Amino acid sequence: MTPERVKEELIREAKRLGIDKIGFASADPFLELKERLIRHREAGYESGFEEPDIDKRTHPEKCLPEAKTIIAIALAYPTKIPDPPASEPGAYRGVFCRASWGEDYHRVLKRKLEGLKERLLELVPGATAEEMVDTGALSDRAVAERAGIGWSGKNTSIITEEFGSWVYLGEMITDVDLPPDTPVTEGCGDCTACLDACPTGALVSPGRLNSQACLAYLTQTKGFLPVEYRDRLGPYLYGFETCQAVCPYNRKVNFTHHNEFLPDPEQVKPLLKPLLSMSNREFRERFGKMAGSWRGKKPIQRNAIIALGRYRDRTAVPDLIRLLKTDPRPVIRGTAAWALGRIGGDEAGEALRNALAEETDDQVLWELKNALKEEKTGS
Ligand code: B12
Ligand code: SF4
Repeated sequence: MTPERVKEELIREAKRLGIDKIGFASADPFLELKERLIRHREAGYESGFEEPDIDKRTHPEKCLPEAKTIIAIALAYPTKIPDPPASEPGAYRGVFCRASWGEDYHRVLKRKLEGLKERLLELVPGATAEEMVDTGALSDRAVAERAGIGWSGKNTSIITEEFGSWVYLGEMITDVDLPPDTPVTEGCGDCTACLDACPTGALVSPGRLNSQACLAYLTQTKGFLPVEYRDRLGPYLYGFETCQAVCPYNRKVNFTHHNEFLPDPEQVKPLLKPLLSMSNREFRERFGKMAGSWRGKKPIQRNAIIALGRYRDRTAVPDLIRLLKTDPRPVIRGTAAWALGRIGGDEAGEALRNALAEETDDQVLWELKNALKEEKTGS
């Protein structure tokens, strides 16, 4: 069978499997990206979630000897919650970013890629292929760009003509030589909406992100969230997406054809207070299948406490005092102190002063003093 025919058959199979976009790229080294990744590391802009071996990231043959082609896929995800529950005083809610709605995309894309691999092996018996989604060594975006799936936006996301940047990416490296597609020529033009809207200035220049200042990253850390970012998180419990939400290519885009990604409103926009007393088991049962659960319960609870503090939700004071007094995790006690300082009032103030006399952890002590200072100045 000719390479052109194999490619046609794979495109047909992709349609049958419900893959929204498929593109083919050569497995040549990503030399430009390599330079960029080195500069990225030198500038301290990495998140730490990337594969650390830059050679492996940019030389596909290090992932699969004899690599010839990379087959890239994209799946669109929805952007709107049908009948979203209201977030209101006494019953405030947080939100998971759209990339965490429904079933974990890693699993969904992996299934699609396995289907594609099966077909490839029927067409070319003896071929080898390895699929990757997010956690593989390659840069999924660089692959998608080379395979013509979309262009690399100034917000660093891959933007497709049909679905905007609300797409997940995945790929399969193979030793089968298939005709490559050409990268798309469309681009952002003069637009700078995402750079202007980023609340932390994490997009340091077009296409360059300082992950350490990116709220999407900061929602996923397990330690204290630096004080200067706490007011900028909004209701986000996991991930962040302002740089996508403001993009003109993403406006009015809402693709709901993948049932797996449809949001359960109570899961993606949960009440904040019940999150504070959730057991590990409850967390796993309720959120375990979402992509946003991969860092566990603690960052979600920390972010929920910050949101309650920002809302100045007085009805949360008893829960926050309980955490301050009894939670074994310093991050949770310290963040509860910050929220109590924000909410203020006699009960919160007294709890902070009592905790100051008993607390032994240095960081929590710092948070307590800071919270009491804020309370005094009323800022
Ligand atoms: C680490 C990581 C993060 C980090 C860092 C993100 C970043 N921009 O670097 C954090 C935690 C912040 C993050 C956040 C998000 N992530 Co993320 N993340 C990754 C991961 C694991 C690696 C990314 C990476 O290596 N970054 C380093 C930079 C330097 O490389 P890169 O972005 O891959 O490559 C691009 C640049 O180098 C650029 N480039 C190359 N040469 C040049 C030259 C010039 C002049 C310019 C301007 C640019 C340029 O083009 C490359 C291709 O676009 C990938 C999965 C993977 N294995 O690739 C997912 C991935 C990028 N994330 C994804 C998603 C969905 C998100 C979020 C939207 C989730 C959310 N809502 O919170 C946000 C978006 C934030 C943002 N603006 O990027 C998707 C992106 C889908 C898409 N349409 O682009 C991916 C591909 C996962 C997947 N398989 O679907 N993520
Ligand atoms: S908001 Fe504008 S500059 Fe940013 S990615 Fe979208 S089109 Fe590009």
